[in-house]
Amino acid sequence: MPVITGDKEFFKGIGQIKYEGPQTDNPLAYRWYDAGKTVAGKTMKEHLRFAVAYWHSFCGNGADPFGEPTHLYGWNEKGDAVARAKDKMDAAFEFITKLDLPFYCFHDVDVVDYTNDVADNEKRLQTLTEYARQKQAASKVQLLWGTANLFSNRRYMNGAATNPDFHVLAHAGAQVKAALDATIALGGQNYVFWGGREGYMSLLNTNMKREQEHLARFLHTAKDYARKQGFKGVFFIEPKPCEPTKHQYDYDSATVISFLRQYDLLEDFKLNIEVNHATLAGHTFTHELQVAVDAGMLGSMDANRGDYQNGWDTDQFPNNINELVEAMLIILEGGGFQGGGINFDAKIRRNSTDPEDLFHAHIGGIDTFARSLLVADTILRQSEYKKIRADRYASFDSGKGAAYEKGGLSLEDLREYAVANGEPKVVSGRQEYLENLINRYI
Ligand code: XLS
Ligand code: NI
Ligand code: NI
Repeated sequence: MPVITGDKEFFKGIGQIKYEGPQTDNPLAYRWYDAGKTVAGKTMKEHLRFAVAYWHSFCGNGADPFGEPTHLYGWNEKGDAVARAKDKMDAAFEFITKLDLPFYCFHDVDVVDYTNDVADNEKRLQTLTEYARQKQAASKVQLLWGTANLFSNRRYMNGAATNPDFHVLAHAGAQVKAALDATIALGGQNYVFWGGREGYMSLLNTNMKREQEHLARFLHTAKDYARKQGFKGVFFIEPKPCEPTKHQYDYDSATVISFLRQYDLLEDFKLNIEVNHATLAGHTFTHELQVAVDAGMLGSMDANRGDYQNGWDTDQFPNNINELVEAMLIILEGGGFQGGGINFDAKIRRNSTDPEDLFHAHIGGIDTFARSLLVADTILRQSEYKKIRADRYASFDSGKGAAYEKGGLSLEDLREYAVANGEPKVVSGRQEYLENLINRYI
């Protein structure tokens, strides 16, 4: 992949990041991510489909509720909104091509400042869409998904599609239309809905049933528009239980799947699972993945991690090989992502202030996933992992167990079997054995 810079090079002194293997001492090289290497019938690049998130890497500035910006990187600084946005896009494509990654993702407001004038806003976005189209053509970088930010503007303080005021909902519609147009124009492969403020702060002022019906109607309306424009990609819902609202309607995988089923959206929508959202919901990441896989709905994932010592969406870069091996086992066994990939919805810490830190963060996350893919593939091919799990259910493979699974036994039949066969044997679940097995292959 060619490195694409604008008039100015933002990451001076850093060239293209290459695979050098596990033995290298070079911190600006991949030790495990060897894009063209074949694993389980596909290249690493095809399995992992890494994407850089525009918002954290090029819009985040290190500011937090207690302090001012610390990431002073020199893009998005000079000129009017469009000039600054082009500058920022130059930085983004330089970064993505230096990492040699295939995809990026954005919200409308990430690429260019939002204005409250609908037509003006559309014009700005169209200008940057054209700029992005040229950059994509020159670099071969593709858009994994686009989305609209329906949570930052003050008009969305009570939600967008679930806002009690139809006038606000209409503005959300205008924004989604423009974001879909941009996504389609850029050949975006998917489109995401994350329900930022689609929930409530207090039930005292909330008609939950009506709000959820409005959300479903909104998703149908957006989907119908995109399909009419020829969009063939997948729509993703990204579950999250809370933050910024006290309760978000797209709480977790199971809640979203039943919502999609209830409102007849299963055909077009799949899930985008985010690690830190899973833990906020009181689940493991693997739980959320498994629920999605079992429903045939694993579309994509947002990679990050939380902090064990506090309970908010810290969006740290992934670095835990053990947790990611368990995740890759589920993703591999489940047949991979449907349409999506691995988007780094993660940010460097406020006090990680060097532009180089953005590289270290991504390289670390990318390598942890690549290594986890290799380990998981070896476990699936060489170990007794799958067999141990299958054997636990062997009693349902034949005889009365199999008949029961097919619906052929009554409650009286179960009683008869219990009486005839006496007390069942005590059988170990072998959890520690399996945990050791995972570690053995790492
Ligand atoms: C916030 C979400 C957000 C979505 C895109 O917690 O993760 O970044 O991925 O709107
Ligand atoms: Ni998040
Ligand atoms: Ni996310």
